[in-house]
Amino acid sequence: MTVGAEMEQLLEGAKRVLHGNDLGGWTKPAPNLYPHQWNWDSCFIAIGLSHLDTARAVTEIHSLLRGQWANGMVPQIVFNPAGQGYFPGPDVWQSTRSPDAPHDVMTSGISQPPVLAIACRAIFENAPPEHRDEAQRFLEWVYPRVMAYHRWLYRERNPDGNGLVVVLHPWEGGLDNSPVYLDAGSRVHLTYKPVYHREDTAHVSAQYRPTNKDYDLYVYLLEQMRADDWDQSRYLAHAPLQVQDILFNAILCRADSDLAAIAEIIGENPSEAQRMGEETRAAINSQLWDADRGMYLSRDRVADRLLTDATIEGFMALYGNVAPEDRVRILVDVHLTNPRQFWPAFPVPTTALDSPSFNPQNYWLGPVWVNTNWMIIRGLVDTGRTDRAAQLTADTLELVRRSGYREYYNPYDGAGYGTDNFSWTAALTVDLVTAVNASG
Ligand code: 2M8
Repeated sequence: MTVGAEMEQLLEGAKRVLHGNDLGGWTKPAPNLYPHQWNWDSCFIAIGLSHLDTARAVTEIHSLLRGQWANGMVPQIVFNPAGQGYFPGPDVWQSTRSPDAPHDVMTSGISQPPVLAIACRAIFENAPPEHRDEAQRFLEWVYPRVMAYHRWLYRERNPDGNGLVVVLHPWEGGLDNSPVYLDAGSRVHLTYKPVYHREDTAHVSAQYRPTNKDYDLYVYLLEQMRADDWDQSRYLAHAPLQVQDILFNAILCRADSDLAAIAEIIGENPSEAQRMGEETRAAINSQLWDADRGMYLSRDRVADRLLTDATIEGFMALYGNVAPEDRVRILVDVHLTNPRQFWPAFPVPTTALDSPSFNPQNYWLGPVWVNTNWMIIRGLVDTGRTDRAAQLTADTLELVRRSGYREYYNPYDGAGYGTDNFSWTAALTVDLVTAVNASG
């Protein structure tokens, strides 16, 4: 098959997955495992849709923002009243304990990595000429909402006042059972064992999912936050898990830049968003760089130390345009492209191959995910490593071609795991194929 025909096939398959998960105005991450609307999933999905249908991409964001809280928070989940078979559902979260939560939709009480501004800008940039006006009007509508979200992060989640935003739950970090959260989580003393029933392992074999011990922590932390009625400052005063997460903060830097770009497009003043980004970028470079290891690491704010596991999260500094050139060189040449660490047959494993926590089959403990690869590809392009970016694009699309639109993949042999027909794999495949086609 020619490269062109292969790309066409990947694109058609991706459209089928997105269409199959489309619930009319928003897209569930997967057919059965995730029956609600997720925050960063919908942002990645909107980026894919922006190449196919501007109006539909806009609707994805409109739907997500139905769940925005009055304080600005954009929640991790907007619940689908008809969605069945997911734990924890709206009855567990009880978001309306907070006066800030919306009352017409139920949501979770935490957020997720802030890809929102990035998705909104992509919708505008990828709009064909005949949809530019519509995309511009969307930016005018969305700008104050995204600004409110960023202001919430800098107001309520910036306890040291230095622009490093703190994550309070592993689900908020997005890489739920990453070794980083296992490490920080191991110091949380559960004063009781929560009682609950998992639903995820009815859809996906337990060997590919977080452990029951991990779920005990997830539910315990949820219940702790809920007991404070989702009041951020009340909870932060005693929160047992607080991570200044490098992935979250690096994405925030990129999102701040995109928010500033949106401001300029619609004739608003970009300086506030620029200042936010500069603050976070400076704090990442001064607080989260481990010079001995040559890596950016997340910081456990409770234990007051860096979380030392070698994971993929530090490479998001490339995506956030955070790292100066000498650090980019160390990140890429010493770690990323090292076959013993992050560059096996199918890069990029979410945990380093030589880490004691590495597991090639389990969730965020090692498998390759298309969203993290996609962010690294963008970071490699932005830092001038276009050959590496092209190689990683080809390797990522090869995973999808071999094993389908899976949730995650084995970095050694490309086998697919987790749910099938996974929306962000499909959406970002659309974006990658579009870039390949555009490059000739
Ligand atoms: C996974 O997390 C959810 C909780 O948010 C879960 O396991 O129930 C993560 O991979 C997360 O990053 C993702 O947004 C979500 C939906 O795809 O699934």
